[in-house]
Amino acid sequence: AEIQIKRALLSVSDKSGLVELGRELARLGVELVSTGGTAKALRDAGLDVKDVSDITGFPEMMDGRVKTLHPMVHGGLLAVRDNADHAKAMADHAIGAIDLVVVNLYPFQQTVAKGAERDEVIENIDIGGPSMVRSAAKNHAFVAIVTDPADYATLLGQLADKGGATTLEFRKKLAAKAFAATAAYDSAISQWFAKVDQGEKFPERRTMASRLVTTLRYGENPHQEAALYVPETPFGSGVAQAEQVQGKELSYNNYNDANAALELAAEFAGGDPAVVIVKHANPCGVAQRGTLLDAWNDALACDSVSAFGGIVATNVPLDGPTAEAICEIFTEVVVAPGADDAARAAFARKKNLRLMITDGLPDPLRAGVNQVVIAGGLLVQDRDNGHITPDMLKVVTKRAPTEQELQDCLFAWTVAKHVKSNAIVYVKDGATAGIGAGQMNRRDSARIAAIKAREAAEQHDWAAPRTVGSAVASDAFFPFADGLLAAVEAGATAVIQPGGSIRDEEVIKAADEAGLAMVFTGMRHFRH
Ligand code: 93A
Repeated sequence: AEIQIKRALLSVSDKSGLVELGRELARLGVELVSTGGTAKALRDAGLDVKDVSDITGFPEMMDGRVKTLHPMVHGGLLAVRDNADHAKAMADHAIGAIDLVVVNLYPFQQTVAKGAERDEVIENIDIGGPSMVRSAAKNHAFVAIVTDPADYATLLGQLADKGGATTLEFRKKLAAKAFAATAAYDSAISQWFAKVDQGEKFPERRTMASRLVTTLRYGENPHQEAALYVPETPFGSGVAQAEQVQGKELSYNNYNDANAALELAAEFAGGDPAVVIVKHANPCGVAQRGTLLDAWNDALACDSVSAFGGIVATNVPLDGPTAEAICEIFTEVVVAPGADDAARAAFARKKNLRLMITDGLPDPLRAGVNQVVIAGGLLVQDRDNGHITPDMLKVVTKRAPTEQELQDCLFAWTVAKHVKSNAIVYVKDGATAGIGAGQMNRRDSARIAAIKAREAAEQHDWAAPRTVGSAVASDAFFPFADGLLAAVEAGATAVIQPGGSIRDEEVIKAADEAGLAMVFTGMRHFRH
């Protein structure tokens, strides 16, 4: 099952690592055969290489559209070496066996991503490359197929170990990867056609070509296996691309929570320093202040009980004083768009704490689709990038909000968008005062948020809970006045909510009676 590599066919668009690979193969006595550009790159490096056109007896033609599509190539790839008929066909037609194929394809996805014209995109649909990849992968019993420059080192390692041969086990692994690569490539092409020519946002067949980044220790629970993938055609960067600077291995829940925290922190991009603390994908404290340390202290004060073992995200790079303060409580993950030396040094003393550094912040307004697997199917929708600006708000009460109330309303609304429904969020002076999440009725969420605010007041010896004089956001309309009255009881003076209930009149009347200022957004943010 070990196959000695005597002849290799190299045809690559991405020429990184090519020369080093060619040099090593030549040193092992392997005969090199290549297409135009690849042959030139190898020759320029002083290597001996045969042109595919010499083997096929045909020149590369039609702008390179036809170069390797020939029986002399595919016969050499597909022949079953120990089959007498196949061996005779090879002998009759003087077809030489090819034992190793190194191919990577025309950069179709990159061509689309850079916004190229149609003709250029079409020209970058590789035909000959995938054909060779598939032929070699099908015949992995005899042929090794390498499609990723990242595998060159492993290949050379094996050739060194095995005296210039590959093992069947390795070739099987390479074949699986090769078919995954051609499948991803074709799905990118089919999605481009569906989008560009058919104008289909939701193509008839949905696939997201993606690449395994890493397997994870386990899923949401230890009996579930899990992994992280990124799309073949990147659409922005976020937690999936973050660099883990230190700490224990990241779990599935760590990624999910860090993502929730960073997405909310990103809402404050470009503004004053903001800190988000998340537990079980819900924020339990958010604050924006003149310094990151102050933001941390006030985010923590909202619900320091829940913050234990939490996930922290910031909208600006971490500094030393904030890092020192975060280290004072048990924190699972800290994710931020940067960290200075002092912050890194502070975290380094907490060996287990996972520090993730991202390349900037994800754009909250970006388009995209989310998908959820349900029994027997897949639910797909636009991601919620709905955004409220002050001019969209409609004052519905006799009293209009003060400037401070208005700012707190918008802050509360932003946080509520990131809280599982039913979401009720109290905010005072740019910090959350109480968050009620995931209850099956709105009144309970309002009450729970108020209870948490009271507990925080007791814990910190405050004269009153911070919900007194706060603004409160509700992610969807109040269907009855009772939820609003619970907020009044907690001391809220301003309300932001979508409006649109058949009982709006009743709710507005209750607000007026309590002297509240209430604004309608006309947009809701269910998060289920
Ligand atoms: O235009 S193709 O679809 N027709 C072919 O016969 C063919 N053979 C190899 N594209 C083809 N290739 C691709 O050319 C390979 O997949 C590789 O990406 C590229 C290498 O070309 P060069 O060696 O000229 O840079």
